[in-house]
Amino acid sequence: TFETVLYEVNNGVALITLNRPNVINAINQTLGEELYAAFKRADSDANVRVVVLTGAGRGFCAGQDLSDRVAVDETLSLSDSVRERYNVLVSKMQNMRVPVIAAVNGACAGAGMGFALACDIRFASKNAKFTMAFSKIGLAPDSGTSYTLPRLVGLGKALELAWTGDVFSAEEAHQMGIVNRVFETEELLIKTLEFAERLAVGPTLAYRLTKEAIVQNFDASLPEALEREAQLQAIAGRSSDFREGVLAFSEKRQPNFRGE
Ligand code: T3D
Repeated sequence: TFETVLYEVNNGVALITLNRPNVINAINQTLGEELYAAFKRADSDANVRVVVLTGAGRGFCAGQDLSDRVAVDETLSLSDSVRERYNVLVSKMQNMRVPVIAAVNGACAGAGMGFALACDIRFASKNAKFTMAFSKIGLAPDSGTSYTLPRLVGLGKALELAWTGDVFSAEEAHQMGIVNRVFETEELLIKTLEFAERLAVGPTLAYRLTKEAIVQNFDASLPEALEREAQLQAIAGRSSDFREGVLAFSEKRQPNFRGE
């Protein structure tokens, strides 16, 4: 068991909850390590077919715990923290074998934005609020946000959000394409888990190939993209889920996918 992260698996869905609610789940050394361990556990558990990341209490994640940064001078190298804590975590999230959904249940700031954006899709509660936060304390973006944010909102909007650090609402995040769906606050987790469970009984091998195609082909050339599709479809075409899908179609019944 972890100290700063809750972990449970139900119906094929691993629910990972950041759990330092008194500081809006700000990231300290322990939380960074435990969050990585939780993602690793989910990735190596064949029963896990979807991951949901959320926060305990009234917030999602306030980013780096700033109480660890109060009495520091210029000899501190933040690139160590960025490389060893944030880069490692964001890479792990992006490279998960299964879909990863963020359920943003409140404030989401700095590296907390980084975590939400490193998930594959994001649902938010009506009361969620977002801020890039970095510039407010004199930092530049990290935890992947300089990569993930412009891919969702475009270059100009990403620069505006990063320069100002302005707080924006779940509805604004939805309009900008950062958030996929917005729910009533008390319904967020129920609706997200419902969606996750629906994916978890789906063809999760095909989902993995789908993510690889869409993410890798985002900045590929058309010939590269077409060739990657051909290669990934070869894998999908050999799966028992494909045979089951076609059989179920011809027998006019729901398919029973096993994710293999
Ligand atoms: O350093 C490195 O390793 C480089 C990597 C950096 C990555 C980063 O994430 S840099 C960005 C760090 N994060 C921030 O700058 C965000 C700071 N927090 C806020 O701007 C606001 O708290 C929020 C917008 C997130 C939420 O606002 P609000 O009004 O809903 O809550 P609050 O009252 O500000 O916060 C509640 C408590 O959480 C409060 O403690 P208290 O007064 O009840 O004892 C507050 O101090 C604490 N808290 C919030 N954020 C952090 C935090 N404590 C430590 N670290 C935080 N990041």
